[in-house]
Order: sequence, then C-alpha cells, then structure tokens
Amino acid sequence: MMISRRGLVRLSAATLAGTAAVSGRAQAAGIPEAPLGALAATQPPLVPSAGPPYRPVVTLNGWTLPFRMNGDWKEFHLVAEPVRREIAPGMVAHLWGYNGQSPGPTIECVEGDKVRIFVSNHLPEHTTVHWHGLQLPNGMDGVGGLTQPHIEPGKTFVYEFVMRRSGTFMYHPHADEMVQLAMGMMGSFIVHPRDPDLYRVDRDFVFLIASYDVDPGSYVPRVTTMTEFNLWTWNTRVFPGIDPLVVRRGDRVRMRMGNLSMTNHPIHKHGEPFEVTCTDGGWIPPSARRPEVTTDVPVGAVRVFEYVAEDPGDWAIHCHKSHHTMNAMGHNLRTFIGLQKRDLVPARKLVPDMMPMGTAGMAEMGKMEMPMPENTLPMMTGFGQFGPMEMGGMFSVVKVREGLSADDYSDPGPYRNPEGTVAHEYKGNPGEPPRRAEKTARASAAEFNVVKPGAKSSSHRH
Ligand SMILES: [Cu+2]
Repeated sequence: MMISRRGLVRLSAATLAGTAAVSGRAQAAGIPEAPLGALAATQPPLVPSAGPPYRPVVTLNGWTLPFRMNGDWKEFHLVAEPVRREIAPGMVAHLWGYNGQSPGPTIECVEGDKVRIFVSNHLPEHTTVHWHGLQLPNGMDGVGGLTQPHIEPGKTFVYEFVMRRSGTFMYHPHADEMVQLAMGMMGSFIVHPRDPDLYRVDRDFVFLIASYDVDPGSYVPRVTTMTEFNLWTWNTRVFPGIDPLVVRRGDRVRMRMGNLSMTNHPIHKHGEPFEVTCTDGGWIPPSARRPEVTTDVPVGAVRVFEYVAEDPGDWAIHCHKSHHTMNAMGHNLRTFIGLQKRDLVPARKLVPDMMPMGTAGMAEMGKMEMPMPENTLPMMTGFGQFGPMEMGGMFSVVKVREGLSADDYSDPGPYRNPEGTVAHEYKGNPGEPPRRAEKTARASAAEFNVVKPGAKSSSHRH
C-alpha cells in the first residue's frame, strides 16, 4: 500500500540545514520519512501506534499519512509533487498532489497534540500549505507573501503548531491557488477529540469534493476553467471509480466532506435521515442539529453528518446536481428529445459522424459502447445487479450489511433483497379489464410530438 520514498535521498544537505534554523530537535532526528501512496483504492484506517489513542478515519479512495513521535512532537512529512492519479479505470490524470497522490494523504492527530509538518516542494514552482480551519499562530497559516515566504522548488519548510480544537479541516496551497487547486493539491486534516469516547462513531469516512476539466484524449486539467468542469470528483475519483462505503448494520456512521471545488454540492444520501454534526468551524451542539437527507456543502467548507445505519441494502449517495453525476463525454451534446431520428438525416449529411442519440431521452447511453477517444470516460456508466446505472461523477453506494466485522470495509457485492421487496413489472390480475391508464401510458413518440402548447393532453391522473 505504501512504498518507501527513494526520492527522499534527493533532499540535499542544504535543505536539511534550512530546517535546522526552525527547530534544533528536527535537526537532531532528521526529516521523517515521506511515505508514497501507490494505490487509488481505499486503504485501511491507520490505527495510531504512538501518542494518545483515537479511532481513525477511513479516507475514501485514499490513505492516512503515518507520523512519528519526536519527543512530544508528532511529526509528518508532506511532499508536494507531480502525480499520476487514476480517476477511474480507463482514465489517468496528470496532476499535482502530495506524496504520490491527489488528494494528498489524510493527516490525523489529537486535540492538544504538538504537530510538526515538514513540507518539501518538488513542484516546478513555489507553493505553501494553508491549514484550512485550524487555529494556529499567524505565521503558520500558510498564506504565501502574507504570513510566510513561499517554499521555492527544492526547499523544505517546517510548520509547527498545537491542535487547539477537534474537528474536520483541510490543507491546500495558498500560492498560485487557481492553478494548484485545479491541479489537485489538497488533503483532509482530522483532529480527534482528546477523549476517544466523545462523539464516538463506529465508521468514520472522509473525502474531498473537487472538479477537473480534462479534455477527452488529454491528461492535464485546464487550469483556467471557472465553471465548465467535466469531472466531478470525490477524492479525485469519479463513479464507477469511487469505492463503496461499507457499513455494518447498527453502526453509527460519520461522513466528513470538504468542498474545494468552484461550486456548491448538495450531497444526498438515500435511506435513513442524518444530522449535520460538525463543520470546519467546529461541532454543532446536539440541540441545534436537525434531520436532513441532503446537505449542501458550500465552496471552501466542510460538512459532517452522522446517522445510525438501520436499513440493510445498497443505498445511493450522490451530489444532487444531476450534471455532477456524469463524466466527461456528453456535456456538449444537443438535446434531441421529441425529434424523430429520420428528421436528423439532413444534419447527418453535414456532420457525417454525428450520432443522433437521445431522441427518447439519453438512457441508451448508459449501456452503449461507442468508440471513445483515448483516456476518457463514458458520460454515464456503471452496472448494478439490475442493469446499467447511468451514473458518473459524484456517485457511490453505501452498502449496509448485517454482521460484518468491525474492520471489514471490503465490497460485499450486490445486496440480496428479501423476496418480494423489489419493484417489479405489473402484469395485471386475471380478468381485469383494460384501463385508460394503459392507453395513455402507451402514447407513441409520434403522438407525444404533436402535442401543442395549450392543447388538451390526456390526463395522467387515474
Ligand atoms: Cu455537485
């Protein structure tokens, strides 16, 4: 899951001397290892081997950065560098990230911890790291030019601060931000309560919401895009590349999500309602929580919700902006609903490879295999046990099952519905006379097309 970083030896003696100016203790022990995340699959939670105990989070399609204790300091090492990230099987993006991945590894620590974070810059331009939501000395806030000099390529800086309050935070550059965020530089930062039983949950998931604009057939995002992104990602993955969130029935579940994209995302979970319990501003008092099934995650904000998983099944979780559950192909398609394919023949002569899809909707695209440019993903895809799911982007499945072991996050496969509990075709009762509803439901596409505004359409109430 993690491999040792050969690149570490590239850190020059001059770089090490630079850190010595910040802290003598750091010099005594050298810079900690900067592990490299090799996989895009969800890695098991990292149970702390030193320091105060806590129940670790699970980073969706990601991993947690190991630390070492140096005296009473908890030390981490982030390396900002170019990375290759598999967005979903069949597509790789060339991004910038930390320690081999975008997003970077999750940092976990405990309220009251003294934390030292080494940041090495292996990018071609300068960077900084801002610790979003954390209360720290002003000079540790990571705003290039304002609170510190930039970290030039090849240099290592040290950040040192004490965790003043628990919660869910983020880290990202505050230098050439438009480019560096568009290239994937971000990570989650979790501060656990000192008392491990405070706000205790059984499963604790975290992911970051972002968006990218990678032209079909290319690998590097357009960094100047402001609104027209074509990849809507959770931890820099899109469906069907986003792992399921596996939950044991009866577990109290927490989902933490931070939004570093350019628009808001109303995240909707099917099944039991939840309560928003925490933001990047802190924990919400229980008296101020309210039940929801969708929570909007604003730009530059964290929302955390919790619920008890009572109902077994495969429950969808997704952004409710329907364009955000689609992938790159197809955002510029024309709408053909209501047209007959034969009406498009003249247009086909002008544009020979035009595919007149979608005259009856676009669901047919969910199962078709059309020729694709290199390195791109179909607009909507994925298969469930009952057929094509016609999804992409910000979509996954919460898989609630009986009797999983506490540390089992492996995909249990499709849910086996109890007999008689799946929606099915109505085949009528013997001797039942045909009803008007049958006729209107069968109105042909041709009839549908001739309905004029103001014309009396057949009633759908029956
Ligand atoms: Cu969205």
